[in-house]
This record gives sequence, C-alpha cells and structure tokens, in this order.
Amino acid sequence: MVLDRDKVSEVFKQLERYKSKDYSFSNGRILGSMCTEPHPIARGAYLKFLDVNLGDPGLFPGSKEMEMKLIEFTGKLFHIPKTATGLSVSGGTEGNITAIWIAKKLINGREMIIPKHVHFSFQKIASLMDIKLIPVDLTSDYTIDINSIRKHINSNTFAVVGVAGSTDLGVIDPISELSEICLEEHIFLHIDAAFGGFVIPFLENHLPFDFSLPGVSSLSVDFHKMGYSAIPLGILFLRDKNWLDEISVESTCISIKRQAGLLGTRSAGPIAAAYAVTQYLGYDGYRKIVEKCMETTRYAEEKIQSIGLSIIRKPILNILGVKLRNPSKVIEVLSRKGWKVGDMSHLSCIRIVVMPHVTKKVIDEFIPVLEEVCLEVGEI
Ligand code: 0PR
Repeated sequence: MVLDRDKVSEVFKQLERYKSKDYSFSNGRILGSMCTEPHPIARGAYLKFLDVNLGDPGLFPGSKEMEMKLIEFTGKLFHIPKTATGLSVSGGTEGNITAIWIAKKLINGREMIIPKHVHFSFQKIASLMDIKLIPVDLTSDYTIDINSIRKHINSNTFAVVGVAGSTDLGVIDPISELSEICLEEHIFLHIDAAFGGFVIPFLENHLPFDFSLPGVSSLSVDFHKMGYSAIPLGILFLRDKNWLDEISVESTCISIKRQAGLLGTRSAGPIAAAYAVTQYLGYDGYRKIVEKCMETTRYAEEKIQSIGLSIIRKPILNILGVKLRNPSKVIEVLSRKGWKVGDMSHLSCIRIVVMPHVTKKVIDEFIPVLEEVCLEVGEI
C-alpha cells in the first residue's frame, strides 16, 4: 500500500503531541510504577508479530510454538511439575480471574480467603463470580496472619490466595504454611506472583513460594512488571493441565475445536517480545537485573533514612514504603515537581518501586527533591 507521506507525518505529529504529555520511564521520574521501559529487544520483536492472532493458533503454528517455549522457560522458575500447564493472559488481573474461575469450578463453595493486602483485582473477581471475600488481617510484618486463617475456614471455603510480592510493600505471605493448610483442608491455593515472580527466584536463600510446595494449585506472574517486557502479558500456571477443561468451551469459528481462557483474539506481539527478552537475557540476565534493583533499593533506603525519614518495613523485594504523616500532600508537591511516587495513604506511606529504570543516579536526583518537599510541608 502506498501511503500519503504528508498525512502520515500529520498523524504522527498528533501522536507525538499526545505522547509528550505522558510521563516517561526513560527520564527515570516514574518511581511508583511496577512497569518499566521494556528491554530494547522487546520493541522489534513485538512489531514483527503485530498481525498474529494467537486466538486462532491453527493459522499461526510457529507463533504457538514460540508461546509454548516461553511458557516452558518461565515455568522452570516455578518448579512446575510434569502434570502442569501454563496459559498466557493479559496480566495479573486476568491471571487472578482465570485462576479463581477454575478454582470455583473445581471446588464447591462461595467463600475465598484473602490477605488484606491483596490486589484490587480480587474485588472484581468477587463481583464477577458472586464470591464472598474473607479478608484476613496482616501481622506486624505486613504478611497474612497464618494463625487466624483456620478460624475462617468452613465448608463453604473453596480458595485461599497468597501473595508473593504484594502490591503495596512487596512482601511475601508465608506460602509454605498456606500450602500445608490448603492441602489438609482440600482447598485451592492461588499464588499471586504478578510482581514477585520475576524477583524471588533470583534472590539468595528465599523461602519456597511456588509449585515446590505441594499445596500450591496455581501461580500467576507478569512479564510487564519485573519480566522486563511489554504490556500486556502474564502467565498463569496450573498444577494440573486437565483443569483447563473446566473452563474450555466449544469454539466454532476458529482452527481449534475448544478454547480455554477469557480472551478470544489475542496478539502474539507481547509473547514475541517476552520470548525475545527471555532468550536474550536467560536466567542469568534476570538474576543480574534483580541484583542491581536490590542494591539500588538498599541504597535508596539509606538515603531516605539519611534525610530523617523512615521506612515502614525492611524491604524484601525492590519496593520501599516511606512513612509519612500526610502522604497525599507530599505526593501532590512531588508531582508538581515532575516526580511520580506511589500513593499508599492507607498505610500512611508513599511507595517507591525500584524498577530497572530507577538507577542510583535517579535516586541521587530524587532525594534532595524529597527532602525539600518534606521540609516544605513539615514532614521533617
Ligand atoms: N497482582 C499484583 C500483586 C499486582 O501488584 C497487580 C498490579 C496485579 C495483580 C494486577 O496486574 P495487572 O495490572 O497487570 O492486571 N499492580 C500494579 C500496581 O498497583 C499495577 C500498576 C502498574 C499500577 C503500573 C500502576 C502502574 O503505573 O502497582
């Protein structure tokens, strides 16, 4: 197709105008987001598969093969057993929805036990599937209070959710204990590792949180968070591949007889991007990224303390909660100065997510601004 160059240039000018109003990861001033600028190899890979619909894999067997390789690479991080399978999803929300959809089909009941720090996608799940959420308090280290879980279990309980890398503070629930309880009580255990899934496996001496624990039924992880790839992609792993039958439907207009999962048409772009990133980095490349983010997290922690502020809890992953009396005020002034941090007012803190674009240099630029703002509003 021959394009009208003048029109193309006019349209792109419009696009640039919109984009210029956005904050960008490249200048490092986004400190409160779990996303980052994808690895450079992701862009070209994404574009190459722009026209591929993995909802109709019969037309695109090569792309389907690439998807299966990606799932295999990722599954090894979580010790998936031979009986397991993985399903590409658009991210943490869809991963959680699909896991609970399956759990509800497998086990009778309407009550689901969640830690209070669970991601808000579970509110959507409750509304979609008419589930009663049973929120469990957190202990003083901000993880689920294991002792009170049994009190909440009854014949109507069908699932428990554990978080490996919580949205607000990046903490990890005691998954071993949750696994034991769920095994004993025959309850489905879903692990939300949307953020932590690409961090925890690369930390030294981390506690088990995945399929190495026999009670873990499913686990979801996101590539557009610490997977260092493009939006939107997550993978949901299920301990038993037959569970997909619970949600698969007869499909008439496509090249396969049955389809499982929420989406119909879905782009292979994010899958190609993630495949490229995983092939380029390998497990060692991810390990190096995590080590660097963790080192910068410790650096930021020290710098924050050096200006008289304190951290809400020693960071486990690359997320810091900075205690403040009036977080909203600080967020407002920081924002005016071009810095975006996470709003965790419910915990009386702001959240800094030390993603790969948040380097020590960025922290060095940010700390004097944070100090100035905190002095201005009377926090220090
Ligand atoms: N599970 C956990 C533990 C999460 O932290 C999130 C997202 C999800 C599930 C849902 O994932 P999707 O958004 O991919 O469906 N948590 C991020 C957060 O609240 C989402 C995010 C990312 C928000 C970037 C803002 C942002 O700029 O931080």
